[in-house]
Amino acid sequence: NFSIGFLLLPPSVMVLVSSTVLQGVRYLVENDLLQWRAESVAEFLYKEDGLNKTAIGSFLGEREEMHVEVLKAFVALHEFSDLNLVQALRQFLWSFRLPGEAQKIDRMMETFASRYCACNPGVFQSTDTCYILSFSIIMLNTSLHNPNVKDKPCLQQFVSMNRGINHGEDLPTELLTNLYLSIRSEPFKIPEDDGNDLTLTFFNPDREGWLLKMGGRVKTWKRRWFILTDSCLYYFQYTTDKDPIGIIPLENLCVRKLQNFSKPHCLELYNSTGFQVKACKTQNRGRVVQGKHQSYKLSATSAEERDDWIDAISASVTKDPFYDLVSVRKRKVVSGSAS
Ligand code: 4IP
Repeated sequence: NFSIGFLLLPPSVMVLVSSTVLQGVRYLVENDLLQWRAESVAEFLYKEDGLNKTAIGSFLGEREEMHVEVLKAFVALHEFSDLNLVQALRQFLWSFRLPGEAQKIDRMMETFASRYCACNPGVFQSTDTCYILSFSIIMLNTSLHNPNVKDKPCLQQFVSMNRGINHGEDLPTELLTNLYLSIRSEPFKIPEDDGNDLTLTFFNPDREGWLLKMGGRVKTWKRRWFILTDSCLYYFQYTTDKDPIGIIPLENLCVRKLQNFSKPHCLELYNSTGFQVKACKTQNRGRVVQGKHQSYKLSATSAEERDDWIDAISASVTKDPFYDLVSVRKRKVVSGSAS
């Protein structure tokens, strides 16, 4: 089926994938194979076998009105009645893959929480409570099952983390215990249709693309492929290289626009203390040495790209990119001021 082929593209072209899915859907619509109605598109994405789940996630996360409507209709196709929150999340998170951007995740989790509460009235005092607890469960999943996390939270920690989130009141300990034990005994199954082992990393906040980078001591510009992941910026000579030329840990770094520099659309990574930026790089013969940059100066191909890099890097520098998302609601419900 040619039309569906649009949706089966490999994730290496994920940058374009959301619009590609849109093209695929459009093709079906133009050929009277699908109606351009939120419910029809949602049903297609939900029921059609073999679609790329990363692409579905990307499509559902877009903020245009039609996408938001499709997202609502897509979530409405899930039946969560009489499921506990972990069971519902298992079902939901298997139906597509969550995209990386915080705003998209926010919209999706908000829609999920509303649907869960509609299917299970009386379990939570508000959708905010359901939203916060969902994030708490997702983070618990990562902490318990990611081997890089050394301190595994115990039940007691999980319970106290969620104190007061039911509009100032505590959720029943029995409920939290069941959720904790369920996650501990079985991690979430996450669609991993791009071949990467992402079962344990849950969120995938990476950004990647070409940037020009200025040398440290010798100020020449080099075109490098940059990948942002796990609060580090890696740069490579080619997109297919396995080993990076350099690694810049983003901890405690700042990022800003650089106006009127020798190249257009520049950004700068710097240390607010005025020290050199700590980084490492591989020299010709494979020897790993320290970077020699007072600050990293990078140039993007457009102002928009530069701003997207600045946003993505800033989000990675903050330890937990979802912290702000959840903490605003938490303040609201813990103080009991929300309706
Ligand atoms: C090099 O210039 C490259 O720009 C290097 O970039 C850069 O290393 C060097 O910085 C700079 O001298 P030439 O190739 O013209 O000699 P890359 O490693 O991406 O090839 P960085 O640290 O930016 O990787 P210094 O600080 O080693 O001089």
